Amino acid sequence: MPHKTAFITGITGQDGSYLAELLLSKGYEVHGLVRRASTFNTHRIDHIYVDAHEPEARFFLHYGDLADSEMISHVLYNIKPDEIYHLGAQSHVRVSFDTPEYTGNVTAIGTTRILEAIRRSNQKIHFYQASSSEMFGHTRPPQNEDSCFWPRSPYACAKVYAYWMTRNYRDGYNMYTCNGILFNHESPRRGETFVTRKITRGIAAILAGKEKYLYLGNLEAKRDWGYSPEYVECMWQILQQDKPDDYVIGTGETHTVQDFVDASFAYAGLDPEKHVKIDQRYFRPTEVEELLADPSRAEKRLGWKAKIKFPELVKIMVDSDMSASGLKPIGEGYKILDTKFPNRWWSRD
Ligand code: NDP
Ligand code: GDR
Repeated sequence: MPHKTAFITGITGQDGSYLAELLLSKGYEVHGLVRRASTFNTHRIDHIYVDAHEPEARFFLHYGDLADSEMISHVLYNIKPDEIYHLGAQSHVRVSFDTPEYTGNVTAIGTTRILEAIRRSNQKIHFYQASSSEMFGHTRPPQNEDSCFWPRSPYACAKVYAYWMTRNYRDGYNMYTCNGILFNHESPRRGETFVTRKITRGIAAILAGKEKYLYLGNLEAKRDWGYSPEYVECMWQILQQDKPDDYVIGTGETHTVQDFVDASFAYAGLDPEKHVKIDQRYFRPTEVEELLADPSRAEKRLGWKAKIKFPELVKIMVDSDMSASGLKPIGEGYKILDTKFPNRWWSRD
């Protein structure tokens, strides 16, 4: 069987790195879009990189930016992908209030740039759009594929636009374009300023004696938190179906930020009362109060169900950040959760 070729935007991010591992393990040739930076931004994928001169190389990186449509067309023309996973975005909700125009350009119009490049080159390409539960915003939980969108941030507005462009290219041009509407998913590779990772890194810093306090914003917000390596499996499954469609992906459970604080501090043997302080700067002008997925379509059609739930996720992340800080992890449970590159996975995170 000839191998398939995939193109991933956002390959240097949390999900992109796990997805690249997954696709390589399935025999794909994998290409990724990387932004040029003055510092290295490839630490999440360095362990799977093989020099392009090696005959067995199946993993290739291309410099570019979602703001640059010419470059996107050029890459698609050259690599001729079967599947595109569009994960690249200005993905931080709080930051989107500071950079609304930039977020629109990259997170919203970036999707149009890719859809147009596909439409003009090869409409048979299977396209995955990284849509978000943030699109539901103020809509009452539980949220599924039929729930209304009520975006509450520039980021969410940009994702709603990208969602509808993805659907319109499917309806208008008969293209294979899908939205995965993913609820929050985390891992040891989660960006350090998202709340779960900020908490688990904070705990490790407190235990290591480097910090005394952890400053957070709204502890009342509720999120449906899952585990990223499981969610990238779902992205792949979505693009293997006979017909393109949109899918809500989540665990079907919700917890407050306070719950995450309490569970992770308790696991680490710390008292949050002594270390957590509230700082107004981390509050948002408009907040999403409660997200809770109803993933029944994905369960029925894809046979997908989240296995890692809140308590395991907390342990995995606390242990990982303790290990990264040179501390002995509390549990060993994370070892069964290795991805396809077990030895490297742990040391890199
Ligand atoms: P990350 O923030 O970890 O990764 C974002 C990726 O996008 C990085 O590779 C980043 O590159 C890249 N990127 C940002 N701006 C540009 C640009 N202008 N041009 C090219 N690339 C760019 O996100 P996640 O991995 O957590 O999420 C993946 C996608 O899924 C995102 O679109 C996110 O909005 C969406 N999503 C995430 C959820 C989650 O809970 N994680 C839930 C629902 C949706 P660099 O490394 O250089 O910064
Ligand atoms: P979110 O994730 O906004 O849901 O978007 P984040 O972890 O940033 O916030 C979750 C909730 O925690 C509250 N919070 C804080 N958040 C941050 N970042 N820092 C803090 O100090 C803090 N204190 C409290 C927030 O107010 C919020 O209610 C993530 C991103 O990955 C998006 O790209 C993705 O689309 C959605 O998840 C689904």
